[in-house]
Amino acid sequence: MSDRGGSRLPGVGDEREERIVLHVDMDCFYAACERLREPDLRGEPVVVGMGYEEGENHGAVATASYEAREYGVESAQAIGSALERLPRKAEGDSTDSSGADSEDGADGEDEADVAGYYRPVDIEFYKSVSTDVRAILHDCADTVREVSIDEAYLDVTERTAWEVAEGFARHVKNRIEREVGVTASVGVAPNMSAAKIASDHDKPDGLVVVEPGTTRDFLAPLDVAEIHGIGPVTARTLREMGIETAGDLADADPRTLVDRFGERGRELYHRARGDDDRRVTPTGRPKSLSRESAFTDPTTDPEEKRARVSTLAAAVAERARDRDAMYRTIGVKVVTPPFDVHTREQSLPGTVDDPELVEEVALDLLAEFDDDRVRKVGVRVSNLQFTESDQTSLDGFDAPSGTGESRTADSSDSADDPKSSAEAADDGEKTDEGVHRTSRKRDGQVSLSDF
Ligand code: DCP
Ligand code: MG
Repeated sequence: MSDRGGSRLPGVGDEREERIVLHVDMDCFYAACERLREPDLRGEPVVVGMGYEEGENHGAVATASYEAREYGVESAQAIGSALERLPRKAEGDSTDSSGADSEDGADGEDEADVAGYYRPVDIEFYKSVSTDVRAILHDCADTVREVSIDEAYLDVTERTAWEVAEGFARHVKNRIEREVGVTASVGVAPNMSAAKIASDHDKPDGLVVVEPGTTRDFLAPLDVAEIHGIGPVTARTLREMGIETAGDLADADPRTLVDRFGERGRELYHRARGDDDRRVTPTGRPKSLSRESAFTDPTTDPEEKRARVSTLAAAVAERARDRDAMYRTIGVKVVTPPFDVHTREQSLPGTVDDPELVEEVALDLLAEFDDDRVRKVGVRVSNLQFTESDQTSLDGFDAPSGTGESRTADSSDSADDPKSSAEAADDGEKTDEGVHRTSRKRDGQVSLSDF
């Protein structure tokens, strides 16, 4: 699909140079990888679980194939909840799937109809697939910014022209599908944020082109939550202000937004208008990796806080491993209402790659806040050391300053990527003016940055 509409800006005049930016995001990536080595899974509901083991019901959904999503299975859900929506296929014993003794006593035929294939995360394999995709992306563009294992921005201004940009993007998509065997959705736009929204607009297997001069029209009907940097909490506040769509936000009085959200309000306003002058810059190395997640309603329940921190710790540790990063400092961030940010961290005697330790230290640091009402928690590893020299395969996405995109919560030029088991609940108030911070470091270690 292509959202065309406007014509290309004339070559004359003094318009700012229009970049041609592609955002490439693989469709249900982990599930697509599983299908590569198990072609029988094509067309079937597939659920890939982080912390999942065969036959067990612990862990969280990393991703679900689009077939599985039809049953309400989604990223970050507990595997137990996913199993309630989509029972597990009885495997390795094909005669059993409709057997009279099947679990829950459901009648065999119906159960077999809605059964899904559950697989544990195999990050090494997904990384190898990602490497193959990246090779194609680098072949197709001079500048590639890799955001995560399955997502990248390409600046192809020098490689193509707007008149043929759709064909160019199709060529990139086709190469990925033909040479690697997985499908990608691609967005083409004059800037990064519109390209990202475009790639998501017609998933899976999408191709959406937003031509110069049409960005604002393209964005206008979209829900505010689709604007990069707007999480559920901000979206709710905006709705309370009567701002439902990107168009409403673009038409809002920026002063009202600044009053409510600080300078970040102005950024969001510009985003909604399609203004984004960030250049696609090549991938660099992050200084830290973090994940954070907001509760729908602030909670005092220590178990709820601990469970969320455990999930985030696992996600951060996995991402560090994914990027071949070892860490020496482990920290938590706790946000108490209204927007008070507390960070605590602990440094270790040496660098480690140890997910259990990340969880243990994070929970330990969290204990101080057991009695507090908490609206958001985060986990971060820093003092990173990379075990591989392939710089281009590392790093993530730098949010433009002031957007408050908390999934990219590392400060200054550190970077992070927006994938997280708990990202659905993310919101970004970190750059709100008036944020109060308290910070304490253990073991006398100095750390470079806040979340
Ligand atoms: N991932 C994860 N936990 C999340 C979200 C994602 O572990 N909460 C992992 C699994 C995904 C991969 O990252 O396959 C890429 O994330 P995307 O958000 O791009 O999700 P998918 O590629 O799975 O699906 P989509 O087709 O929506 O892009
Ligand atoms: Mg994806």
